[in-house]
Formats: sequence, structure tokens, C-alpha cells
Amino acid sequence: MSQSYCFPDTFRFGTATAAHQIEGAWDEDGKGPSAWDVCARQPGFVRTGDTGAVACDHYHRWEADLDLMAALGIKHYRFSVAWPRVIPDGNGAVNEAGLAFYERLVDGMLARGITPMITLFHWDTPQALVDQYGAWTSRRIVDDFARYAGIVVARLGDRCSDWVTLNEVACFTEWGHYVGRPYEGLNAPAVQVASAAERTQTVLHAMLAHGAAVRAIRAASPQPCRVGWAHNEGALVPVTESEADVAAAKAAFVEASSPLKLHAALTGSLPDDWVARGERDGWLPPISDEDLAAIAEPIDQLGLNVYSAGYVRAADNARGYEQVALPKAYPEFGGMGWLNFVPESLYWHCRLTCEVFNFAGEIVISENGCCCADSFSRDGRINDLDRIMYLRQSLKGVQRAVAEGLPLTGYYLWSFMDNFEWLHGYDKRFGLVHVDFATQVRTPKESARWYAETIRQRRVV
Ligand code: IFM
Repeated sequence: MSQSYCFPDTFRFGTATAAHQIEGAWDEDGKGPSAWDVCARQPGFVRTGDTGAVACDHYHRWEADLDLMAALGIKHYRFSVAWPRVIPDGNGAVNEAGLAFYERLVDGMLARGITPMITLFHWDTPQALVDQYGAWTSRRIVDDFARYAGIVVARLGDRCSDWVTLNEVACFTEWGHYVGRPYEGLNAPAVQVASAAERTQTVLHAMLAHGAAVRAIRAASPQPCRVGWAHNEGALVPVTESEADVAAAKAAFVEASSPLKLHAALTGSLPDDWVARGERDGWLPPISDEDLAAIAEPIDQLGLNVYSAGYVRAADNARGYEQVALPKAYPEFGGMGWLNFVPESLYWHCRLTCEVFNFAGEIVISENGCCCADSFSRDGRINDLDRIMYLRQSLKGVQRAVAEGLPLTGYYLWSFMDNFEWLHGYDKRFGLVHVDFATQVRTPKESARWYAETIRQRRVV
């Protein structure tokens, strides 16, 4: 067998999903509505008019889905718990049926040799909290989220030791709140705020909720566990690997990395120039040293969701670098508008994160994947060679990072199956497994066969 692109035995090859995108059963067994349940019902919010009410019907079909996952040899699975399924109004009584569902799911995974990684929040804010106090606009959400995290971990912590507090903070804070008029592309909870400073405050509250949840998870977990969050940031790749271009990419990364998220959580501070700009332009809310210390609660594992990147090179200007725009014909995936083919991004994002922040914990690629216009061929198969090309090259970047000694210990492919792609409804397919949303029939694509073989050989095939 060839020895190229091999991974160590400990490396976790997984797949990822999120509750609202696959579960359906939006109001069953006592579940409360989420902000996505409510927003998606407003005409025009989701471009296709779809909602997540049924999605992949995973709530009822989870056993068959886990069977399929196990048959493909996938041994690691990142999924999310829906907060309003566990606490329907966000901060009141616990819904036993909701917790019991996740308990069955985790037990089903363990019975099939699949290790869970649980995300506690993947955008399904309990609508009741939006109605009560504006959810992320209020500091009250910090304690409510920490309480919810503690409840889930107290129940499942004997069977799960990998916890992700929040997924992609920007998507439900900066992109889920608006000043003035709602705009196209606005995410749930789609809450209006009075000023840019209030919008920044939603990020502050989310990161405080993350820090508080890290403490709650550690307090509730009956066993040592790995805790972190899943961060999305525009990755940057040097055009060449000359010393000058690499230094340029690093300088660009320092300036680009989200000050109130990555920077604050990993350093316990904020960049001075960002604070100065925020104060000058009025979009910075008060942030105390205690806030920063609470956000920077040490984590064990940083999740990086990496899909695409921009290119950077050295330049003779004050910054010492410039971003190089992608040519019009540059390969792009699925018409998402942001998903360009830059597979080196996984290696560089991981390396720059470690170098810039001296991050000593583990890193996992908590999401990576692509969207393709998959269709059945005459032979009855879905020959998604474009997805295989994307994944193969991406995993080579991951393997390079591991081989060079970066602390990258896992890769969770987005996504196990086609699902509700938020504002795009069911039109955009990211799955290894095709879902016919009319019949709920699952069909593994060629990429699933390729991933299964990669996992079997523990190398990029
Ligand atoms: O489907 C989403 C996921 O919920 C969050 N990260 C990006 C994916 C693809 O858009």
C-alpha cells in the first residue's frame, strides 16, 4: 500500500451536522420554537421558501442514519443539540423528552463505535428568549446559556467528552441583527438594534456566554473533557511560500482575526487600534477587563470551520501586504458566492492561528466541505467528482499540517448528508449522502465512497 499522505492512528476523521439543518420535528415532544423556525416562515426570508420543519427528518430516522454512518466507517460525528428542544422557553423547565432524544442518539452512536462531539449551539436560539429580552442583545443570555450547557453536560457528560459551545458566532450576532432596515441575507434571529454599538454588543454577549459555558461544562462533566468553540474566519494563504509572502500573510492574519472573538478568547485582550477605531466611530460598547478575562476562559480545543480563503502577498505599502483579488474565472463551488477552491487554506489557517496566538491546545477542523449541484447519472449514481477533488486537496492540506507537527487532531467534514442550508433552503447540497427531500431516501454519493476509503486506509486516497 502506498505511504503517501498518511495520518496517525489517533487522527479523528469525522463528519458534522447541526440540529436545525437535519432534525425536523420542529414542534414535537415538547420542543419550543427556535428563531429559525419563526424567521423561516416569514415570506422571502429563505430564498426558496423552505423551512427546517421537516428537514432530513433525522429526529425519526436517526437510527438508519447512524447505521449508514457506521457502514461508511465514520467513527467521529459532530452534531448539535437544539437548545429549545431541551429547554423549550430557553430558561425555564427542562423538557425530559428532548434530553431523552439526545441520550438515545449518543447511546446509538456509542453502540456503533462512533464518538460524539457535541455542539451546544448551532444558531437555533429559543424564540422565547428573543421575545423575553431580545436574546443576544441582552447580557441575560449569558447565564441562561451556561445553565443550559450545564444541564446537557450533566446528562450526557458520562458518554461524551468533546464539547463545542457555539458555532460561528458572527452568523447569529453581527449577521443576525440589523440597524435601520432588515436587509437581504440577514440571518435569524433577525432582531433590530438601535446602533452599531448594540450590534457589537451581541458579539460580546455571545463570547461571554461561551466563557460561562466553558466553566459550566467543566463543572458538570463527570470526566476530563475537551472544550472549545467553532470559529469561522476568512482564511488567508500566501501567494507563494517565499519568506516575504509568508510574513505578509501573517501580518494580514493579525489584522484580520476577529478582535472580539479569536483575539479576545485566546489572549484576553483587544487590539489597541481596533479599540481606538471603535471608540472613534461609535461601534464599540463598553468592555471591561473582567469581561475579557471571562471570555478568555482557557479552552482545550479550538474548532476552525474552513471552506475558502483569500490570497495575500508582500507589498511595498505601510502594511507590508496586499490581498490579491481572485480572477473572475477562479474555481468556485455551488454558486454560494464565497466558496472558492483554495484547499491550502486548511494548512495555512491552522499554521497562522498557532503562530500568531501561540495556541497550545488542540485544533480540529470542525467543518470543511463544499456544495455541488449533485444529480443522478444514468448509472443511478451521484458522481460528485468535483466534491472529491475539493475534499482530496483539502485533506492534503490537513495532512501537511499534521506532518509538520501542528496540533491538528481531527477533521469533521461538512456534511454527512444534504440538509437545510439556511437562507438557501434545500437547494444547496453539501452532503456526502444525497437526501431526496420528497421521499427521505438517502443515497451515498461517490464522495462518500471516497471518504470511506480514505478513512479505511488512513491516508488521502
Ligand atoms: O451549513 C453551514 C453550517 O451550518 C455552518 N457553516 C457553514 C455551512 C455551509 O454553509
